[in-house]
Amino acid sequence: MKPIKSVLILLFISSFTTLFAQEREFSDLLQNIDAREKVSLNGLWDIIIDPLENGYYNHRLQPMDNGYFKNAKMQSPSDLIEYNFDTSDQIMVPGDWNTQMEKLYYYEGTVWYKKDFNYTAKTNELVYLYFEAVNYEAIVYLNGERIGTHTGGYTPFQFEVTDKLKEGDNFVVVKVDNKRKRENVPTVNQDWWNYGGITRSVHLISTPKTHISDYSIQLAKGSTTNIQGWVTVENGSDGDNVEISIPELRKNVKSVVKNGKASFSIKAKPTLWEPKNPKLYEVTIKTGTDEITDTIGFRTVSTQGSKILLNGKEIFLKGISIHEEAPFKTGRVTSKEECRILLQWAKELGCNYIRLAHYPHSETMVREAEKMGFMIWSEIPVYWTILFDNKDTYANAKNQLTEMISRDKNRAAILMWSVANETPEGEARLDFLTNLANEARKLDNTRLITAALDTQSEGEGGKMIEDPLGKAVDVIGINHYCGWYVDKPQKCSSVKWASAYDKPMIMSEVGGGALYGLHGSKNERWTEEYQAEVYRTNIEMMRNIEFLSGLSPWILMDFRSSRRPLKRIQEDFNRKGLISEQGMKKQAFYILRDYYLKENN
Ligand code: GCB
Repeated sequence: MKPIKSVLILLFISSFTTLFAQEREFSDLLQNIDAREKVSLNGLWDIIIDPLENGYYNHRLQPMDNGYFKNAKMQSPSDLIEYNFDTSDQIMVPGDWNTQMEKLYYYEGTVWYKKDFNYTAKTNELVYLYFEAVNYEAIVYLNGERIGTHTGGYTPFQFEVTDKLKEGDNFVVVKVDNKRKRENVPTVNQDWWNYGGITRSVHLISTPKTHISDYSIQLAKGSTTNIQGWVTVENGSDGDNVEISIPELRKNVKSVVKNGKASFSIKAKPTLWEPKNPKLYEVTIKTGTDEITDTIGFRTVSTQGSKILLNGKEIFLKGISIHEEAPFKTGRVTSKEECRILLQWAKELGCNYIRLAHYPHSETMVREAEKMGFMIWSEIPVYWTILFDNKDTYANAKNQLTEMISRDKNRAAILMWSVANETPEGEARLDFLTNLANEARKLDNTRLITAALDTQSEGEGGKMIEDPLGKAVDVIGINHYCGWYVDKPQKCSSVKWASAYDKPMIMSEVGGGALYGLHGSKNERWTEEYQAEVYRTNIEMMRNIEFLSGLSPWILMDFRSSRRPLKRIQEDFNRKGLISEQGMKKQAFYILRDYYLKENN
């Protein structure tokens, strides 16, 4: 059983030979799972740690048909079965394994997860097994039978399992492998913790047999009065009726499925979503057999020369970068409350924008941020030097991009899709990223495309932005660590920037590290004073960049990274947070806050 819609598969058959062999316009993900009837499979799962993949391969390294996924039990005292989920360790889902068990702190490899659950069939329903995210490769088995695989650690996937479920007791087994590989996205080299496991929630979702599977409902590009969209109906037929209503706007339109999709457009004058008034409307979609309600905001985003326009008006993006790392407990964020703590800190800082780095964050994070009025930069982990000339790597990146846009295309808060972070110039990279940018536009022509670059050269007028990738994006992100990786902080105020492009630029990263509570002179690294000086002088630098339309310094909170071993200072944490992982604000927090509260309002 594959998580793909058969009609669309036929449209795109690529030459790629991997898991992404069959391509489609959008992934088939169910839209808006929060509004669906579902049973949670969260909680304790039994696990078996399997560094040699003993539960998958035999001693000839051939995949076995009686691996751990069979969940076998001894039938008689003489049986030889060298594993037993029932007596194994347990860990929580959602959650990374690294912070739940000491022996898994640095672990990269396979862990088998198993969960028992009960199911009672209802007539005329379909059931999906839906994973919000598993890092990195998942092979999923239901009642001992393989139902599918997924690659990529930060996007959701699903399998329709109606016919595989049994009345009463069932079990699901997932082989999770977070081994880093050179050809993966991200590749072997990354500055954040490679948290393994079923890191986000798992659900059994029920829908009517013929049901609304996906929809797109947003203002048409450039219009504030034309709400446009489409609805797809699984197991539906051409000619099926679809009704879309927005009661608060007194709108109700009818459409009919044609070639698998019901398209519509609604003339309306919605109050536009913006950070100061993040207005969301209830939108209901109805078919003969199904009904679903979402909360959706309407806004436009565009550029004009070096300006970003929200609803036609220039807006300056006062932001901060955020990793999906949990405050206080560290490890992966696993609850709405943790999302809200991070977002509340960004609010206190005076932000109207957040960069969700370096991969798609959970749907919960995006929806909470939208309610709180943050504009969002969302990105895929095309990070540093991935294999730009490898077709499978491209297919993987494109799949993650498609899944990110599929899931979040109705979120007004998202202004920008970012296709890459700090990639090295070169022909293969330019082709790769230009293709990805075009792909993103094909899937969603209403948002801006960006990428974070660190490739500027030294020109006469100072730093010069002329990376050819600038052509492919709408907004240029620049990561630059003046006062930390280059030059001393005092030098930064006078650094000048020029650009070959008449496009908006966002300083997508600036910053420096400090250990909370470490004090000294502003020339002493790792002190709060040093970090504050980095912020002070970088803000002065940014005041002089005419084409700057926003910034998202690095980073809201200290986060774990295995590239950061320095004893007594880093201890496996990247210390560039404005707040420590225990929630303590450093001096630089207040420097940036002052800037945000006093300027560019
Ligand atoms: C960067 C990367 C980010 C790192 C950061 C750092 O340029 O984009 O992922 O964590 O620098 O701290 O070096």
